[in-house]
Amino acid sequence: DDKNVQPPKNGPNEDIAKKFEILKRLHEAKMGEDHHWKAFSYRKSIGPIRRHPTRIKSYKEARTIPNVGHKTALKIMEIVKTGKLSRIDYENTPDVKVRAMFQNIYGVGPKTAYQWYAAGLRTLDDLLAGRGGVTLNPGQRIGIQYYDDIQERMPRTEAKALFDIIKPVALAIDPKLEIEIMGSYRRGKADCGDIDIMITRNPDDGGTHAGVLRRLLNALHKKKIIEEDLALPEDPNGEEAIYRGLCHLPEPGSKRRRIDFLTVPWKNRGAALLYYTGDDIFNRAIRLKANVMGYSLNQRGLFEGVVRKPGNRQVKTNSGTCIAGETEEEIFRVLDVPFQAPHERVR
Ligand code: DCP
Ligand code: MG
Ligand code: MN
Repeated sequence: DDKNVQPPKNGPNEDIAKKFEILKRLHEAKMGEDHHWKAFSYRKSIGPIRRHPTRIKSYKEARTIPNVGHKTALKIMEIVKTGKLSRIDYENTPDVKVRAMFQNIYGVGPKTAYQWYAAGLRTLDDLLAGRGGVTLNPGQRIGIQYYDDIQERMPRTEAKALFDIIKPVALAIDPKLEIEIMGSYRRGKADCGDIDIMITRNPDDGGTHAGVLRRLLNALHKKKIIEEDLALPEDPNGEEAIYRGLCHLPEPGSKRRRIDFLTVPWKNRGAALLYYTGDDIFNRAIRLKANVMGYSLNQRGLFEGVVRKPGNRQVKTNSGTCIAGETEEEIFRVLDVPFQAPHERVR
């Protein structure tokens, strides 16, 4: 497993990547399409900048890096020459600082952050005190309580330690469950923002994993591995359920870490594994490839014959037929893309 683990971030251009991360977060805190697209375009260049093997020395060299265009290359050269990125100061106005802080609360998006700012709120204490008539939902309250923990990424070793505790608890409920860790961990990252766990079960003996998530969560609450829920599944007894919460190692003083559970029908497990392994940029690229071929790819499978409503593409007038979804390999095969191992799935 560990031969594809990526080294921690300490490459020759890490300072540049960090500055673009700051700038990306500032754009995320602003409203409007143009900021959304700027954030996305920085998001795409950060990985390639980080992976560039030598210190960037010239504009020309910067332009050879994937997803680095003219304006980004100019900014890179500013950092290389001056150690600074003036655009950060320009974007980092007092209102944006506050909204970015609010948006770092789990479950708070740009809209809510904007409304709170407009209502005169400036600090986390303002929110907790209910100033300006604001009411927090339980998830937001937990998000503030563990604000620093949730911001922090956990070392890969800690994600593994948590998974090694949780997996046997699930298998004790039903030894036929299949349990996989997905997300950044499966891609081999040295640190993880959360733990993404998939649960499914082969129904060939008539058994089902429906209802397992509720029992697993009860058991983990009892063991005090999980003490805070952020979002409970809509139908905890269904075959498809999503849970979001916080977990922590049993040792006293352990930090709260974000955890997501996802249960999926056996026939969709490959598509779910593919989607939740990501990364999100890779997902966009492979989804686009599917669309170009006339298919539609989502976390349930690769579909043929999907018809969307003209003018409202979100609505499907024909949901199509699933042509691949049991394994990642078959999805790659139908899309005529060479199989990529999880650690290669970065764009
Ligand atoms: N995903 C996606 N689009 C989103 C959110 C998620 O395609 N808007 C997919 C790709 C992600 C995966 O789900 O890789 C898991 O989501 P996470 O937010 O947990 O992201 P990662 O696990 O990749 O990174 P992190 O270490 O920050 O958790
Ligand atoms: Mg994750
Ligand atoms: Mn996640």
